[in-house]
Amino acid sequence: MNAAAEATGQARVDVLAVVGVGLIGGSFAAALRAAGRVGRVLGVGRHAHTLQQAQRLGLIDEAVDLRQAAASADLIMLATPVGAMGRILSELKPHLRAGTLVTDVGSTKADVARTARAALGECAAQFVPGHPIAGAERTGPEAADATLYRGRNVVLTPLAENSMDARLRLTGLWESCGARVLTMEPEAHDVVLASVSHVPHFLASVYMEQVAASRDSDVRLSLAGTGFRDFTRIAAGSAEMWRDIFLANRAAVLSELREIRQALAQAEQALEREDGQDLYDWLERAALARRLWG
Ligand code: TYR
Repeated sequence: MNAAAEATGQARVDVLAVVGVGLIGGSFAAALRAAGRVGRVLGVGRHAHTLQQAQRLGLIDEAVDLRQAAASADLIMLATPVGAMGRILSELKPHLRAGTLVTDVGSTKADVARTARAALGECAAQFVPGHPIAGAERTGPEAADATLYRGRNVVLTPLAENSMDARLRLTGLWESCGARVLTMEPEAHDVVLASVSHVPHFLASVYMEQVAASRDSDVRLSLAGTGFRDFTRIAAGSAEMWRDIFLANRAAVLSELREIRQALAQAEQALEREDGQDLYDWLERAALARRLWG
């Protein structure tokens, strides 16, 4: 085995601290535990009852504060809304030990890299940003699932100052959760995710709210079927998390929305013209693309 394969294949954590023990943070802890890659799991959070629940569910061994987490963890995972990360990293920094690796699971990466550099200064090399493309509209520790990351992509957007050892350790840990790890530039990540995750969420939420706020929403919702359910499922997600994502990736989301508006206008015009051929053509292209994607 070469050195890289050895580093990723044997990665384990003695003490993991998860900041934000919800669906994503809790699932990471559960997956590492199931793979036998973690010793002790510490949980940090805003609400005592959530941490108690996480402990009852066996996701964490103990609830601690940020200072205790920084003092004893060898890996700290931030699984909070991206808007909270600056404050958390600033609080962690004075207590951070030299060997501790810090990572996150935020849905935006350029903003997180900037925030981490500003908050951590010379300790930024210890922070390796990441984003598992996995999740659900459910939230909280009871939604955590040790199998959530199986077969899923995890994008790492390493900082130039990250050591190869830090990258390989994190890669190995995600792989032990069943994930496939790839590396991207943060800006490229944010443009792609705006298109396939952030804008779909934006549209589903606007649409859901529009229907729910209509005068006859009771009738509409009682007659809505599985298509409506599929289309709006993601709108049930956390408002706090998604607000932070939209603000952090504002430019890419706005640019993608402008393109969608143009495409929508073209489709609308085809309908206004009663242009059946044009309608058929783009519906067929969309259907083929969707079937091909699986
Ligand atoms: N939107 C996805 C779903 O509910 C989950 C998800 C959310 C994945 C945010 C990634 C992410 O950054 O299916």
